[in-house]
Amino acid sequence: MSTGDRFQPVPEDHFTFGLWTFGNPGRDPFGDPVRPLPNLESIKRWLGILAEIGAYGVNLHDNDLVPFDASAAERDRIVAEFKKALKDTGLKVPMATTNLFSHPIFKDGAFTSNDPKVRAFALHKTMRAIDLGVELGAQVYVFWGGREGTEVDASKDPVTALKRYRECINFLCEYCIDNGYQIKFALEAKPNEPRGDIFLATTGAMLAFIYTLDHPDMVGLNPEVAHEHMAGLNFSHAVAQALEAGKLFHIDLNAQKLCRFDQDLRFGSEDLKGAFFLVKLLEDYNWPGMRHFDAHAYRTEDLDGVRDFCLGCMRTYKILKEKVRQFHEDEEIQAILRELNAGDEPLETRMAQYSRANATYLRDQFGYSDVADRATRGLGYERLDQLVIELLLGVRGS
Ligand code: GLT
Ligand code: MN
Ligand code: MN
Repeated sequence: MSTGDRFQPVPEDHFTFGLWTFGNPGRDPFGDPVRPLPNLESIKRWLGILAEIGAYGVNLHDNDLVPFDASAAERDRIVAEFKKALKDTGLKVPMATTNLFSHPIFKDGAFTSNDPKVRAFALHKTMRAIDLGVELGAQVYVFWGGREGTEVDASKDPVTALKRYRECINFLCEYCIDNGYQIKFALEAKPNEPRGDIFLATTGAMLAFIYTLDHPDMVGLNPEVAHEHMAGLNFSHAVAQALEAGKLFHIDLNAQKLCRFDQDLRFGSEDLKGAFFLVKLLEDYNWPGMRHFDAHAYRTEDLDGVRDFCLGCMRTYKILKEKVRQFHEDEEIQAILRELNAGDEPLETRMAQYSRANATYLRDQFGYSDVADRATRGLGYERLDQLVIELLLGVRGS
């Protein structure tokens, strides 16, 4: 892959990767790791590689860095070494999270487990992980409840489960307030895998849940491309809803074929048009967050392939950003959009605000004869979409 051109990533692009992404050893339910398991030494090496290829930072679960059973002294030594490597490379840690899914203790959930001891342990572990995140400078704290669900619906009352989920998030908000932490929470939905069904399966469901919390202002969303695509949904629409609500606190960029298991593929490697409209949305609205990649290299790759994977995610984002610029400068596309978006000020003024007079006008004077031509008028979307396709295929624009 060529580097050093205008698509070469730079820290100002704010690209980030989870330690679990470049560290992914390629294990799957049917096969053993194909790459070495990560450790502190390999993490430090990767920080160097990521800095060299232009990333801004890394994100982590507590146990990506500190083993589950580490002593306090061991934890402090590891964190100190990691911080030194961050300083040496200039990389930041904008986001942190808790692993509440790998250890067998969480086999039936963490915050939604029926067992109060397990829920208490999940709070214990998360408070410590938040402390770690704050110590590393993270501003966003992600909650992905991978085990919060069921296979056996007889085992859990789903209403009680949601109350328990809420209680834990409320508790942790208070913990941050009490300690003066500025960190914000970002909830990540996923429909299934590893559980048969995961509670709050989509970004929209998560958004509704946020408004039932004690501190909804502290809590937003971390939508993931793959998770929405697993459910066959339009990712940009989910992100737009989060953005419009002021709740897009973080994002997990990757790629995925619709309705499959969580593939977590290189950004843009599937559904290129969907990826383009996602980048367009984030860039058009100047979304200020990190462009975080939650993906991993194919199982066929060695460590050079992982580097290619990281570079590929970032380059594709930048190339699509360039395509967004071309889209806005394409006269033919813009002329169609101007026509499609031609307003009707008097009519829109009447609709914008209810009044008895406006209602009377719309009910009694305005009617089908005013819109009949709309029923048969072609909208030209075939031409518009083909222009976008040709732009993406590189035969339009410069
Ligand atoms: C895990 C999961 C991701 C989450 C990460 C944060 S971990 O890899 O598949 O979607 O974002 O917990
Ligand atoms: Mn994710
Ligand atoms: Mn995923």
